[in-house]
Parts: sequence; C-alpha cells; structure tokens
Amino acid sequence: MAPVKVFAPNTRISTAAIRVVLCLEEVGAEYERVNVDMATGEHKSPAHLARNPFGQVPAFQDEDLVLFESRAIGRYVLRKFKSSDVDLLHGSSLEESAMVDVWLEAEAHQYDKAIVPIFYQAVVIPRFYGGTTDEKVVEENLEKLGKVLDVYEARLSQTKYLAGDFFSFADLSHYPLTHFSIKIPQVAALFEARPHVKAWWESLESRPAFKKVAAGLPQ
Ligand code: GS8
Repeated sequence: MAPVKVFAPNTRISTAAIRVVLCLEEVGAEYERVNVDMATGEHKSPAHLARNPFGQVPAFQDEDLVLFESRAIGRYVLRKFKSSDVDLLHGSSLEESAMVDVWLEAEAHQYDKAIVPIFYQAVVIPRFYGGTTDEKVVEENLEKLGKVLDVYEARLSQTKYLAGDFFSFADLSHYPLTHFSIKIPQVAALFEARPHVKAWWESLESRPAFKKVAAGLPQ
C-alpha cells in the first residue's frame, strides 16, 4: 500500500500542516511530504483546490480518500494508525474520548482564537510580509490568551494533561502555534506565570516525536 501523503509547503511555516505531521510521527506512520509552493500560489491551483477547496494547506491523501482541515486529518491518522500502545484519541473509553474532544474544541475555539492574531501580528507580518506589528491587536489578544491560560492552569493543576492523566491529541494540537509564539516575550511571560501550564508545555517539548519535528522547522 502506498504511504499516505501530506501536501504542505517545505519552506513556509504552516502550523496546521505541522499538526498533521506530528500525528504521523507520534504513531510512527510512513508518509510522503508533497511540497506546495505557496510563493507561486500553488495552493490556489486547480490541482490543489481539488484537494482543499479553500485553497489552503494542508491537504492529505490516503489512496482514494482526500482530506483537508488539519484537526480532521489528525483524527483520521490517529484512528487509522492507532495501536495498543498509541491511541491519542482514547477511543476505547467513552468518557476519556469525550474529554479529548472537549479540549480539542477548547484548542480550536478558545486557544487558537487568541494566539493566532498574536502570532500573525508579531511573527508573520514582520517576518514574511515586511510589515509592522499592530501592537493594539497583540495587546488585546494577550489579554484574551491570559484568560484562556488561567482556565488551563486550573485544569492542569488537577490533571497532568488536558484531557486527563494521559497525553492526547488535545495536547498535541496546541504544539505548532505555541512552538513559534512562545518565542514572543509577552507570550513566554504568560506561560512563566502559570507553573502548571509551564510544566505541561515542557512535557510536550520533550516528546521525541515533537523534538524530531521541531528540529526540521525554521527558527
Ligand atoms: C486552517 C488552514 C490554514 O489556515 C486547518 O487545516 O486546520 N483550519 C485549517 N492554512 C494556512 C496556512 S497556516 O497553516 C493557509 O493555507 N493559508 C493560505 C491561504 O489562506 O491562502
């Protein structure tokens, strides 16, 4: 059987594509990376639009099945390649898988909402578009992120990971944006001020699959 394929840029940062690659690495799946040259607009080409109708990366292919949306792709990968050792969705327990879903939703609708504008303003605009950071947007979203992280701090003072005392897709899903955004001093300060969040982040960073993926990312 042919390896599954991830369509993502080789040189540009795509935090959504990194989410998918982390899932593949965690389960030890064989996969092929297919470069999408965003600099020439390849993500808007008919061939790529057939894979991702929103003209975004990543896209994913497993034989005749073509998927987009990184969290959905991640779920598919984790179901397809799960083993008795690795099941990051905890599908055999109704309660545990529900908690994985809860914290995945929190990541997508609370954490992501606050951290994306910070990452975009403080990293993407100056670095990739030569523009100027809108400090007001950064400030507003740092306040939002602080409130989200207060909820996380309370949760992580009760359980080692977000969904419970087990590492799951909910934790993994936070990694890509945090990896880049924690280099922004004000974001780092939010993590430093919350000891359980800080310890949680350190435990994610020390995972072998994460270290491997991080080593291949732009600084
Ligand atoms: C977001 C994809 C996305 O924003 C997912 O897959 O999780 N909800 C989707 N992709 C960005 C790159 S950041 O990963 C992208 O393709 N931007 C180019 C564009 O929108 O034209």
